[in-house]
Amino acid sequence: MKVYLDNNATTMVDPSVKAEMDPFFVEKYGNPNSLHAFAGETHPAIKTAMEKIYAGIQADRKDSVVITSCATESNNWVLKSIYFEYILTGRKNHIIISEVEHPSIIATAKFIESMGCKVTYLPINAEGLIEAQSVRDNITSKTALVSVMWANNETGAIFPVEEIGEICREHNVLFHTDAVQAIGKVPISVQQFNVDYLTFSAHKFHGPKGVGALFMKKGKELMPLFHGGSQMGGLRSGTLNVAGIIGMGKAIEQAIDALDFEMSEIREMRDDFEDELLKIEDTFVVTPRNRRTPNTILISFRGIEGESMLWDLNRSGIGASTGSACASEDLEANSVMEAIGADEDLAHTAIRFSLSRYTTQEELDYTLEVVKKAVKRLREISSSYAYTPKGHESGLGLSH
Ligand code: 7TS
Repeated sequence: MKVYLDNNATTMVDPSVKAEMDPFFVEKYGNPNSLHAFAGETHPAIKTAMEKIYAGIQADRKDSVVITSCATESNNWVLKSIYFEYILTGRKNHIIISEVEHPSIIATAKFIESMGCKVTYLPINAEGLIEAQSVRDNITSKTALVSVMWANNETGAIFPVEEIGEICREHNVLFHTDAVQAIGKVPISVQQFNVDYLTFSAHKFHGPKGVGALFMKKGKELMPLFHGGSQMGGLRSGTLNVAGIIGMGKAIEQAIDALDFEMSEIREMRDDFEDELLKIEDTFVVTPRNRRTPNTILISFRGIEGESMLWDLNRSGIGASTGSACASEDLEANSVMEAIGADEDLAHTAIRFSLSRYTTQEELDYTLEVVKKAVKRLREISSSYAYTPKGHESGLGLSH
């Protein structure tokens, strides 16, 4: 049996999304910016897709939703443009991010830090959550931007973006949120929340890879990162990814339609699966369920290296993760587990299971059996594992 439980890394393209994209490779391949009928035949589908994308995040017609190549590009764009416009010019000198942002934020923040920008890295608490108050405590008159993700990719923890947005509005500070893991998992409205910039990426909600977007509130448009063309109103040069845009439009429409299903059925399946996993001795989940996206479990199995567990799961046809695929080649401890201050041995034992609306009960039942066998086998050969009877656990071994 093949079971895919790594949907926070990427998702299967929904077959109906693919069907909608198909005509735009071989039949309707014109460049939308050309001045002939080949271009024109792409326009209606692009327009419809853009309307769906605006509707998907409840953007106003006057806002800009600019198509990019991925969330990594959108995130780089925000921080680098803020650097050019506010930091380099001396108008401001500081930004605030969380310490568990995706590397496309963290590494970009470190880069602009090396160019002279002050960066505050907000900590997460023992439950893997950000406290909005910490944003208030760190804002200064020189803060240009706060960037805090909507939902964390490792734990699924949902961060208090509504409150953070309010704090930013009060202090007249720009607010960006990376909503990559939130689209289709929690209700999103850029009208309702005070969000100036919002990043998302189609391949996380059953759309194609290589297409993302950056929402910019009217009047808050950033200077372009790419120059050289008039596409996207001059905000993002480069020939449009026609099929990608059409795919993202269809995928976001479906993700919004499936939101209730995700928040009820998928949540219930996830919860039942998690209950069963937690029956295994010496297992720990950090973030409370009601503070998480409905599809994600980050669970530690004391005494078992995450990579060994992945190996056993993979041999049985199951795809999961020890954290971000972006970091998976360098056997590092899970970054969230490190950020909450979990013991070194526990930080290396975290496994992420992320479901999708295509996940079946049968797949989860099978996975549970494989996990149980793997835990037994790996603990038997583990030199460090000693069984702790229930009721005598030292919890997560938090060092603070
Ligand atoms: N932001 C978040 C919160 C993400 O989870 C990811 C990908 C990205 C940005 C980058 O998106 P892309 O469109 O540039 O690919 N996260 C993961 C992950 O958790 N495992 O593999 C990739």
